[in-house]
Amino acid sequence: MGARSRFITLIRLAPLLLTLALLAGGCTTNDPYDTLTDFGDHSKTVRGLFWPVLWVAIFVFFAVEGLLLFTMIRFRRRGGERQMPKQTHGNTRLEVGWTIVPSLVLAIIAVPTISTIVDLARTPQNALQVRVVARQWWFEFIYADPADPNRAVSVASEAHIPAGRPIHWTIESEDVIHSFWVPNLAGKQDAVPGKKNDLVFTARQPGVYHGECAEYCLDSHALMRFIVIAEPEGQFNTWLQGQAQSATARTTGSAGRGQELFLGNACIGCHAIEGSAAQGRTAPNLTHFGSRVSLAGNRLENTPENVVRWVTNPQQLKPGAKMPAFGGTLSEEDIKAIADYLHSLK
Ligand SMILES: [Cu+2]
Repeated sequence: MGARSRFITLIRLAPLLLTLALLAGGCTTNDPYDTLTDFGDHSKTVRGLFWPVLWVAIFVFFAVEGLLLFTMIRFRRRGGERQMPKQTHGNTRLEVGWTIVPSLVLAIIAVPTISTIVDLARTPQNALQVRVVARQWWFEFIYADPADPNRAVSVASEAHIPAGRPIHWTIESEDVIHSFWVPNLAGKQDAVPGKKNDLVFTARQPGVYHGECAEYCLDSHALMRFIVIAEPEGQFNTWLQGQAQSATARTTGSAGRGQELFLGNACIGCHAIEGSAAQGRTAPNLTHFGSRVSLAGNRLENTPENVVRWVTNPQQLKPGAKMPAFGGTLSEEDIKAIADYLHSLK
């Protein structure tokens, strides 16, 4: 085989190789976007339906394509044949057959499908209620204060849940349609303005699960992420009790100066810090900001440097972000002081 023909063979094989490479790329383990995992009861139930339906679809595909190929080869035009073959119009037996067989296949698949839908719609008695409010471009998680169920505890972008206990998420939106999705744990649920949608699932084991908005919602949709931290129930209870407390900040040195700046600027119009004059409700609640691992909708790691970057120019990190840039109005030193204050809020 000459070099040229070898090259041509390779070019011809390229689409096949590319397809195989793409398929192999999907075969990773521990992928945060794998929807058919054992980590959540919801994802496991969906997997229980997915595989049998996929096998039925594969069987139908090969049966239909096999028959098609057989017919094309068996009844192809052979050398020397000049005449048109006998033309047929309609075949009652075949037509009835290919109406009944697919209907039967669909009717059989409908049984596990409907039972799975009913299964997933059930809310167990011991489910923990968590309200999800989606906004451009972050998720707010609202819990009932364990000491006073009428009081709400709000956290942004990082939901903690007890592992092994069902969570009943009530999902809402304050602006456009978003979608709440934690691929490793459950399927998607839309967040629709003026409507409350439900989703129930259990994280079967402790871990950090990645979530994100799964419905295009303009500028920073791709940066609208969050994490779900599943932990042992005792640890979760301690966390929630801590979140329900008012802020305890360091009020000396740079952090003290940052507190003055924060409370004296526009920050308090949108952000809340419980136990202070900041009572805004349209932006993330920062009461325990220092205990969070990320900021800006899980966009950045929560370090003082990143808080400075964010406060200086949020739009650069998250296009369209509602927070104004303070780089022009506050000095770098002032912004650093604000970052120190926010980090002292544990
Ligand atoms: Cu979105």
